[in-house]
Amino acid sequence: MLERLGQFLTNKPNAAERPSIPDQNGEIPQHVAIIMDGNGRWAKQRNLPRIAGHRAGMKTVKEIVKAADGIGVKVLTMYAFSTENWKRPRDEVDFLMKLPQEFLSTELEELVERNVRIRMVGSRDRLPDYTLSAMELAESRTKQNTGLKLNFALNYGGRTDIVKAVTELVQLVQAGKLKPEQVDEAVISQHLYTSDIPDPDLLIRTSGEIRLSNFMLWQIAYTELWFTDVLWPDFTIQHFHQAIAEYQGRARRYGGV
Ligand code: V07
Repeated sequence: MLERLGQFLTNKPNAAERPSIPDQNGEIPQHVAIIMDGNGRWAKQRNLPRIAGHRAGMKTVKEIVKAADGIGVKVLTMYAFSTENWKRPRDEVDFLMKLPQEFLSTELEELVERNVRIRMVGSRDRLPDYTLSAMELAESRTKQNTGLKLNFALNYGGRTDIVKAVTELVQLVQAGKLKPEQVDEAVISQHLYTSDIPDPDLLIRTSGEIRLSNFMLWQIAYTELWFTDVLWPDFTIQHFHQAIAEYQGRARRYGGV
């Protein structure tokens, strides 16, 4: 009651309403990975086709890239298309495959200027030519950049990633270039799609599902997980900051022991 009166007098929001702002002196996660879920549900709630949700989700991607860059995140990995997503209706897959090109046609120049380095994580083998060439153009146009590393997981699956690593290692052993006893965690990490990317410090998943859905299974071993019910098209910079602030809170608690 007295607290209420205090709030009334000072016009300060209570803790639940107060936006969480990351502590710039706190530990900013180096690598944030995001499962961008809820685009279809967002569209359904509005009686719109699913593709409208994907397009709205793309706007959120633009905002969150800027937000991550703004607070000094070093690596941002966005799960754009999984190996399971091929099972969706043909029209939806076709639409999704056009999004990298659409996104880059409006954003690439600004990302080049922001010194962002774009990379694809995943298997290149099933992607249409126009999708792959848009991605590869972005990779080559930004390969000298030294700022935020922006990774798009496209045709990515965590188990496929591990299978690929195992296959490569078996071939090296068969060729006599690697001894079985040399296989350790570091060797396996070197053969994943993410070989030159540090493991994520923080994983964000939107839209209320509390699972990993085959995203970065090996890499996520020590990652802090943060889930929200907010649908991806509704996810804002404020939500992103809240996730970072909560990550910092966890980091401080662990730091204390
Ligand atoms: C996709 C929009 C975001 C919500 C999740 C699903 C739909 C951005 C990209 C993209 C990919 C590569 C790239 C630049 C942008 C994208 C797909 C789907 C397949 F170099 N958003 N987005 N790619 N969605």
